[in-house]
Amino acid sequence: MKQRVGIIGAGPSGLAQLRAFKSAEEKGTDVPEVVCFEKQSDWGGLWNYTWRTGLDENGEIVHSGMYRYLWSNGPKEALEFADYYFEDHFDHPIASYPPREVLFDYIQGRVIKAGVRDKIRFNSAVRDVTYSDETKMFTITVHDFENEKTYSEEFDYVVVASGHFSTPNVPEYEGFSHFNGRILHAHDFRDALEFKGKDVMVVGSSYSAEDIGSQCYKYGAKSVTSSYRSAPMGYKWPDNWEEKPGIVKVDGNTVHFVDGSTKDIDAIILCTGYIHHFPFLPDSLRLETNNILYPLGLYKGVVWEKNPKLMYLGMQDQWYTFNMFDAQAWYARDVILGRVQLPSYNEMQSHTKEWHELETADSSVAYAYKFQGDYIQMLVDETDYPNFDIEGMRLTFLDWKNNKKDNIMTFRDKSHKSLMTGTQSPPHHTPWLKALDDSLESYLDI
Ligand code: FAD
Ligand code: NA7
Repeated sequence: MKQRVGIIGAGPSGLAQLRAFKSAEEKGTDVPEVVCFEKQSDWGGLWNYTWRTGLDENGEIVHSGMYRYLWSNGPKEALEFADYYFEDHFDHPIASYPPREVLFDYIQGRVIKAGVRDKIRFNSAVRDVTYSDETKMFTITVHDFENEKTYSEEFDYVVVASGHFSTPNVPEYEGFSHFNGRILHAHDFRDALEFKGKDVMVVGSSYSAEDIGSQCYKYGAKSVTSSYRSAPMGYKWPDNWEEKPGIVKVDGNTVHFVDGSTKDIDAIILCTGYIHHFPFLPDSLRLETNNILYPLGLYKGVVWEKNPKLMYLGMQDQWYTFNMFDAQAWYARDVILGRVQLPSYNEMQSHTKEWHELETADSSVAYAYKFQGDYIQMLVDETDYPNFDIEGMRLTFLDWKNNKKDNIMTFRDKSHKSLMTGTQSPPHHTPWLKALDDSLESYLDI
């Protein structure tokens, strides 16, 4: 009997796993039977845009919190697949910060070419996963929305690729229940035009706050206020953008900050991050972590130490994305194929602890780029995933960081060099601030 692998989620991580098995198969390896369960009706995970918020058409919690006009927040040269280049996909080099639709197209291109869509059961939400010590098998229970039935199947291995930027972390401040405007989490933000002419406040000082605030500015908000808990973002903001410290309370439309200042606001967008949430996993199999680069419990960031037949992909905080998911998927595949031998439980734990502690040795972002790059290199070295220029990517990240520091509203107008092909990307035809149409046709000028 062929071994069976169950993958949960067909976002970039789950698709990387399908691609990894396909790549081994193409090289003549006898691979296990692979089944991927995806609760949405299409693949791409967060990159599969939906206008919906709250519940989807199946009554499931809407997965994607991506919004209209979202452009890559980092250079595409730092997320390029090492086995499928932008230049090949689009037939020519394209600019460095593509909008969502363009990246979605690129993600799809590789898996369409690999012919793995038939491995995915769409509209299929995983409800439960259990492991039997007797049979050494997992049972995955799934709800199939097309046929309105729930069924269970057994698997030798399970790969959790369900993402961790979908369940919002939603704090409450005094006075929220009487605020005279709209309060929403970044997960429910869809169209910046809703806030045109409004005084908007974003809470948080990370990617979502920076980008959603910038979207609101770009599409005509009257003013943007960003409130930070630990440290300001510190960019040179436009004149109608003000950084404020933490919130004390809200009174009507007036927000009171810890420095004693106040501001009148029309809408509050909580860009306060996400929680790792796996309602389908029992305690014994469930990863519990905050959003960090090296969570405890996962050997090499992938293998569930307490039961190495369970893998997790993409559970780290992410500087690197698509090529990191690939490196992880190739590693998980090789553990499953028996090509990678795992050490004892204690050895796995102490290895993880060492890396976990290394993460906090330095708090600078420059260190974080290096740390995550070293992590990816460790995985790449153990598999046949094409070696790529991770050091070059680190330098690209530094370049990006400096561009943002110079001008947060123009960093997307810069271009970078592909570390896969060596081609310098062309500049985009329109500066980001003026490019209001984010469609693929407009971006590629076709
Ligand atoms: P996801 O993309 O979240 O995919 C997980 C999949 O699992 C989904 O399809 C979901 O439907 C499915 N699933 C979940 N639960 C179940 C279940 N119970 N049963 C069946 N299926 C299930 N990265 C970048 O590189 N560049 C960017 O510009 C960028 N922008 C971002 C903007 C936002 C707003 C967010 C939230 C993230 C952004 N990211 C960006 C990071 C993003 O995490 C990765 O690009 C990528 O989408 C992660 O892939 P994933 O497959 O791990 O998770
Ligand atoms: P992040 O990167 O996890 O950041 C969350 C931010 O929210 C961070 O600045 C936190 O402040 C802040 N936060 C969290 N809780 C609170 C409370 N209670 N009050 C005020 N501020 C709070 O999430 P993002 O959504 O920005 O980014 C996640 C992904 O989405 C990322 O990969 C992007 O590509 C898009 P802290 O600094 O911890 O004090």
